[in-house]
Amino acid sequence: MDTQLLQKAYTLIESAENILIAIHEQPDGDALASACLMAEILSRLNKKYELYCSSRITQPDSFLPHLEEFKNYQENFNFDLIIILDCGSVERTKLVKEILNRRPDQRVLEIDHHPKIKDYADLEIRDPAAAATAEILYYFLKANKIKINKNLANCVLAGILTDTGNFLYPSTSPATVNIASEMLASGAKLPQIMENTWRNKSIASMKTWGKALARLKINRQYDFGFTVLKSEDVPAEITEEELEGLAGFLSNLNEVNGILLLRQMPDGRIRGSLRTARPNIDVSKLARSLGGGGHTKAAGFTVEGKLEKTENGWKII
Ligand SMILES: [Mn+2]
Repeated sequence: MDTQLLQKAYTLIESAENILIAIHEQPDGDALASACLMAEILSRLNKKYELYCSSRITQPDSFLPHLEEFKNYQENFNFDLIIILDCGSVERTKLVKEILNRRPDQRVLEIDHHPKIKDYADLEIRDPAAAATAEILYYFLKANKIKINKNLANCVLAGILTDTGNFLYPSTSPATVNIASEMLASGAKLPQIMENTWRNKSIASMKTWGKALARLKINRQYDFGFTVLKSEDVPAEITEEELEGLAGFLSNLNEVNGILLLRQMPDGRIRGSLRTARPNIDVSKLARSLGGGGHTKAAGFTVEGKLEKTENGWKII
């Protein structure tokens, strides 16, 4: 990581007074942990800040420090610095108009590990090789000599564990594991993180996973695992986080190039999740061609349509 760039980011933060921290809709553990880490830094600097996510946060407040401060609405966009974390594109913040039409005195700092799509920030820190945005933020803490307290350690570890599927995904590097170890030594609570990220499945969500598993098929033409969830398979009380690990779990299927999970959403759209463990396959290309995005090994897209059963599988109509 470029230490100078990380220090420049800190200078930008220090010189701002009224700051917005924004993450992507349907936030995952890394997005939330990264935002909470930034909130912890800003509160230590006595800065005025707001945490924003367009989706409602459903995790218990005890998961991460500052989680209860999140708002899913924006009243007046009067910030002098907007910090955007873990968003592959500006669209994912759901603040496109506000950000792209900002005043010249409103600066944007972007910290992310998705592949670059478009420039829009005043200062961009991007490392697609990093396992998590929280991993980049670890280097940010180090570069700026910020003491890693229990809260910060919890955020870094939570982001790393959720974005690597508990060290299962190929993005896990020796540095990733070393950082996790250092966070444990700094007081991060591994059991508490696991309770909130992995051991948080209700019986209803387990049964939904079961439906997806029961329908799993292999398309031999592409050697791709494939399954669907219809909207009636997913009871309303099941949260996005409970379904979050399903695609990752399906990617444990052996002898395939990857997996595709298609889910009929209540709004009439279809969400697709792609995973691969093959070093030479980049599923983000396929996701991007369908208007989505993501990482080389884990990506997703949303399309308009309806799932229909055919003789030997499913199609989108
Ligand atoms: Mn991430």
